[in-house]
Amino acid sequence: AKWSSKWRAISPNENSIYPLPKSQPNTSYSKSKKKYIMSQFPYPSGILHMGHLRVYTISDVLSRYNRSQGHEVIHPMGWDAFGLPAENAAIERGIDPSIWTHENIKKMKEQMKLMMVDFDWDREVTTCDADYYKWTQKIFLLLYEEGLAYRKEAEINWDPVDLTVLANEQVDAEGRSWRSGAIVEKKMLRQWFLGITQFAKELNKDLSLLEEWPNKVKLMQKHWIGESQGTEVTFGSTGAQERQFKVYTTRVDTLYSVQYLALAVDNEYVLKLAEENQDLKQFISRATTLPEGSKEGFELPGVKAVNPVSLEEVPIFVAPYVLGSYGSGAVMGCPGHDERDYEFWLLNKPNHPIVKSVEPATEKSIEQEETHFEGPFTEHGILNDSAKEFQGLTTAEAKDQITNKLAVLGVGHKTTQFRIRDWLISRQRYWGAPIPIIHCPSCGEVPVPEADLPVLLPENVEFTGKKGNPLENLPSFNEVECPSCGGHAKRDTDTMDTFMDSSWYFFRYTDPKNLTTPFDFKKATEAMPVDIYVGGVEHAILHLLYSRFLAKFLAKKGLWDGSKTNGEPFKKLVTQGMVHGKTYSDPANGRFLKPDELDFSSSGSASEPTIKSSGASPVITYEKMSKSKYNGADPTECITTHGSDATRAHILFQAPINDILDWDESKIVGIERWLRRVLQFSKSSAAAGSTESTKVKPIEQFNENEIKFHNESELILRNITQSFETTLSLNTVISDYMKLFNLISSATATSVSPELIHTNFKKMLIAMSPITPVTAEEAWESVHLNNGTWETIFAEKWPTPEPIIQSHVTKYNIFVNGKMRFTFEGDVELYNQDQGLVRDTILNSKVEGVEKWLGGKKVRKVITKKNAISFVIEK
Ligand code: ANZ
Ligand code: ZN
Repeated sequence: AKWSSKWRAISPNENSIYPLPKSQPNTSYSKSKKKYIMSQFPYPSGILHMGHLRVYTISDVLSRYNRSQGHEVIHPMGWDAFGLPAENAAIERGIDPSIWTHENIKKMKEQMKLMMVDFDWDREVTTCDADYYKWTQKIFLLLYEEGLAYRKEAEINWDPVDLTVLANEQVDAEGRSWRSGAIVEKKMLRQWFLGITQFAKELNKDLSLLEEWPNKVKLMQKHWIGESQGTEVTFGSTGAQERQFKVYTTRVDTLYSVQYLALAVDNEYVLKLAEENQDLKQFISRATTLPEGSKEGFELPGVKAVNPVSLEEVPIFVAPYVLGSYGSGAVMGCPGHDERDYEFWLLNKPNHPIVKSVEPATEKSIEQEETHFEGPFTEHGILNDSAKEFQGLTTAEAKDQITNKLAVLGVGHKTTQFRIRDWLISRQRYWGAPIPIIHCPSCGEVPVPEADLPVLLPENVEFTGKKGNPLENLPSFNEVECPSCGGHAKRDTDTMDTFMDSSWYFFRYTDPKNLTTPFDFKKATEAMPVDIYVGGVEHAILHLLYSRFLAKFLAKKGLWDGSKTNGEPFKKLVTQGMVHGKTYSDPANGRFLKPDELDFSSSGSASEPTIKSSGASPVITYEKMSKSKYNGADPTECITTHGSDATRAHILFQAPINDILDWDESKIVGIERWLRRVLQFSKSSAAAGSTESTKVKPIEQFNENEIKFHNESELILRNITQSFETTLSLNTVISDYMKLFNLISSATATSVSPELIHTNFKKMLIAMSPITPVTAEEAWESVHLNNGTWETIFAEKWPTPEPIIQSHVTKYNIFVNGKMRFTFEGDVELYNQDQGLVRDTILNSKVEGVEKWLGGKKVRKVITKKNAISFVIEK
């Protein structure tokens, strides 16, 4: 409390607990000195959890460290403030979403201040405020201008609980909504999309530029983008009306073993046939209920597909396993070479032969193939005689040559496919940025003119939760004049996915108050890219991919100069691990136990409790914190009990930042003890140094203990610096602090001068100040009390490395007539000296062993080596 109010009082920045001036949005920074450090902004739910404590501590520590290194640090914070919980609160409790959100922001800001996290509050952005979403709408219109925002009818994911559309990315592998957990339904609806697929190639290629990103994240993105190189092949058809069917294949070398063609259920031709074919119609409606990957099929009667090279006629199926939205929505079926096609064939054409046109290339793989059963051969190999003129070619050669032939015949060409789909951004919900488009019966889609932005969310809306989007039922909002012809028109009532808000906020931080553009070109160009971005790995795909897309788009549009990074917004990415809570369960039935079902008293001090009802010991595990497991921990409670410094140091000490952290508050006592000792020591005379002069004597006058002391503390300090600079191994930084403190506090008992202790203690405090700012500042004040020259520790520069001093003494093993007898500590150069001098130095020293082994003996010879001195004496 003392320091947070004192710092706030001195700080020139509004709301800041940093006691010195720092870069502001309206100052410009030198590119070489700027460090943009950012943590993912939170959704304002009202409470900060342990994950927030962890992520903000990390970014705060890095920001403070870089400030003390002389960098101009940008360390902003904001609020990802649109989204469903606010609307659900409105439905459940009748609170206005805006009021609910802003109250939560206030609460969370207070909690952040308790953590002593120092954000640049003068850069704060709140995505639900009109002065922010006005620019989200502007960016939408920029995309619209380029044809990168468009509306189309599409089969979409419908969340029946939240009554809204979801992006593909928001549906998990089991087909559930990421938010509500409901099984997602498929529906055809007209929706807004952003053309991220037009950037797919670049988004994939530029992953290789992201050298400071975790590989894991890059792999996840690569997989999500799913670039695939293949061939498009056009099949003809039999029947009265010749049709063409395009298929996409990555194995055109298997073209001579195609046994059927399979079309997706939503293929246009199929839908048309279904109008007249009842059985097909039924099959299509049944298909939506089939499990994913089902191999059922429906053979189209009266028509066959014609293979463009072999001219063979093959049956055509409708098959739910073919994805309508991938490639051409059609597959050339090769049961002989593809697992899925094989299964399909067995089910739909049992007892029919299977054709293979590619054979294993080597003896070894032939053997493997023979022992394998007669299923498909899915590997690369050599084409056999069914491949006609291509017989004998390898898969790779055949792919090229067959593609050439197709190209000459005009029935195929090389092509690249991506797994990623365009980004569906429209939501049928109220609490989001309205899509700035007006639908006019005569002009069609008309963008809202910039002068009319923002399209404000109407206030005083009734939330029933039943009718879906309340905007649809508000004539005052949706009945408008067409900006183009002045006629009667309708406003689009969809709002944007909140991922749209969060994919450009790091630009707005660079110029948060701009009233005329989303952000200033120069400011953004100077501040970008973000040097270190800290966040959860759960955003590895969605948020990071969308942000990369928009940053690249905005660079292309000339809103910032992204040429140095190819438009990539984040230089280094740090993904912090989850915080797991200590969880107690009953060994008898696995039930999770509430704290009041446990008896913590019987088991003594820090050890484990027993179950009240049975007296048994509970099973203890660490799991993701959740209400149902009663294992949540409240960061503010911990701070209130132990203080912000201990809490911060504890959360960093317990695990490397990328790993899962098992939160166990009881272990914090070690940290508290250490911090208390540092404070105590700061009041000692040793810490204060000598009162007459605090000048350290020159290195040449250091005694042996001082050299050792200097060297050891120097090495620890270097280690700490290294951890902050490169490895971000913040847990070992804490153990280094402890080591350094032990070294300093025990040096008082040796002949190390108080000045040297004082100097190193001060360095240690500076080094501690990023993680434990309060303790460092308090101790710093104590140390300076006696000469009255206190200035905040944050004005100090990070300790510069000093040379390691070569020690001038070393240990010599003393041999007497060939036997090692005792050791002697002497000048490192002693062994280079004249025999007589060596002899006299040792004989005259009073070290143990001299009297016993050499006393009264005649020395005949002295032989010296680097670490040994050998006496030859008369017996
Ligand atoms: C014939 C073939 C023979 C295939 C063979 C594979 C092996 P990736 O790598 O993911 O791009 N395919 C094409 N379009 C499809 C769709 N809409 N739905 C489902 N499957 C589709 O996969 C490309 C392969 O996936 C293509 O190559 C095609 O099957 C199938 F021995 O064509 B292949
Ligand atoms: Zn019009």
